[in-house]
Amino acid sequence: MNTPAGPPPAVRPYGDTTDDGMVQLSFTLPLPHGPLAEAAALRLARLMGMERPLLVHARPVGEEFAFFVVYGAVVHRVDLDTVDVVEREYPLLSAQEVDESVHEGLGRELVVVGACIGTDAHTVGIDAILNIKGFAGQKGLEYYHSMRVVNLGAQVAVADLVRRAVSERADAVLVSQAVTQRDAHLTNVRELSAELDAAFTGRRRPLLVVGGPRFDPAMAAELGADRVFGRGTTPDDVASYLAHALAGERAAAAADDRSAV
Ligand code: B12
Repeated sequence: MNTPAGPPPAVRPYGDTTDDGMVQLSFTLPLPHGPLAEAAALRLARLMGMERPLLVHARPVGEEFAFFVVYGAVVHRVDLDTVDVVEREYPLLSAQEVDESVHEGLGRELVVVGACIGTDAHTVGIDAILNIKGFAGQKGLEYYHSMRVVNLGAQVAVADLVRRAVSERADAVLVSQAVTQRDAHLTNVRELSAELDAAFTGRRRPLLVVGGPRFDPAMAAELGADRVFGRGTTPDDVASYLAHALAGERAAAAADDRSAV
């Protein structure tokens, strides 16, 4: 009988033949397109550890910039034992299972307050998670009977979001950040976390759930968030997390109280 082979202990990129190390890299240089810019692009690729780099695409971007795509081999190998992965620590539930879990655990609606904070106007991501029409074939959180969703939309100031989280008695605050220029997404989330801490001193702070295409899910602790979701997140993943984190936690606390009596 054939047993399936596990992942190899180390991997290299694959382009034309197995293990050849071929990668494709794109970038823009602040130089007008021409021989100097092309030579500089290839030099950069070599400095980055690419062997035999080929310029497969070069285009001017206006008069002062040039865009490049370079194809070449890297010598690096990734030892899979050294790679950290954030595994989903909860089961993926159906909408019905989420509703049952919230009903049993909380005994009331789970209140979600969502927004796109700072100057960020990219609402498509948060809407994909919250709006009933959802994303990738999954209905958004508004579809769940067990959830009450307050979607504040774009460019919401941190202070306004915190005030609303307090007045709505939010169980979870969901924020989206797409713009990452000057690390605005990180600064905004840290500020929100600190203001939530201050507003909820002495009582249970709502869960802070953060999402956007350029977040690393491993960053939750350093941002002061409870969970970070990256690109491609689907609403059922978020709903399952909320049910797990809130309803499960409350049910366990209630069971502890009963056993203490
Ligand atoms: C549509 C779009 C716009 C629209 C936004 C319309 C709207 N109502 O949202 C408009 C035209 C307004 C716009 C404006 C700008 N944009 Co724009 N935009 C885009 C674009 C093309 C698509 C973004 C999108 O909708 N993706 C689809 C959604 C579904 O994906 P997502 O956001 O990743 O969301 C998923 C996950 O990340 C996650 N998720 C996201 N949020 C959350 C939240 C929670 C709680 C959870 C759990 C999960 C989660 O779940 C979602 C579903 O899987 C991107 C480029 C691209 N192809 O991505 C640029 C892009 C985001 N924009 C960019 C820029 C620079 C701008 C402008 C500054 C341009 C300008 N000079 O004016 C302005 C900024 C305006 C502002 N004040 O924010 C840059 C951002 C660069 C950066 N990283 O800093 C990008 C990457 C384009 C680029 N390559 O330069 N933009």
